[in-house]
Amino acid sequence: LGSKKERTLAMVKPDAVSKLGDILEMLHAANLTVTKAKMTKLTWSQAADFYKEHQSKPFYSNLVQFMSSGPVVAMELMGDEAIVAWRRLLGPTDSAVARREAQHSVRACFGTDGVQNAGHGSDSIAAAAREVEFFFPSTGSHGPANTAQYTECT
Ligand code: DGI
Repeated sequence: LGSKKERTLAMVKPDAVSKLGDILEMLHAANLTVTKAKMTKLTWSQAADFYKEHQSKPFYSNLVQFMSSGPVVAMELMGDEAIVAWRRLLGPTDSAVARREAQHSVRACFGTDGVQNAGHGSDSIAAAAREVEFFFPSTGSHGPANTAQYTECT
């Protein structure tokens, strides 16, 4: 049975950047490899663009305000079924629900509520492609390549 290597875009939201070390340990335990990483502070309009599919929702302005309130850490992850694996590790969208139903998840451990929920994960292959490109544009970028290659440590 072949396993499906995928990439996804993970983002550590402003409320959980101080827990980055713990989150990296959880990624390692889940066999997800960080192949690109960047800490950045989104402007209001960048956050609005990233979440534009939610622009009609009542929580949109709170979401955009929160997402541009401090630094985030964006990562490209690679692994078997990485999209669903990272979303499972994140847990339910609402951190309170995560604490009830998925106690070892990122949101249960580090999230606050429904908007301040510690992390983001792409929900499809198309979203992953768009979101990786959002943080790590493949054209017009200068300087060193931002893709890492890993050798297993024994
Ligand atoms: O993919 P998710 O981040 O789990 O959830 P999503 O793509 O449906 O929503 C994006 C973000 O918007 C989510 O991380 C937090 C916020 N959000 C989603 N649904 C609700 C919400 N915030 C509030 N307050 N209430 C919601 O129902």
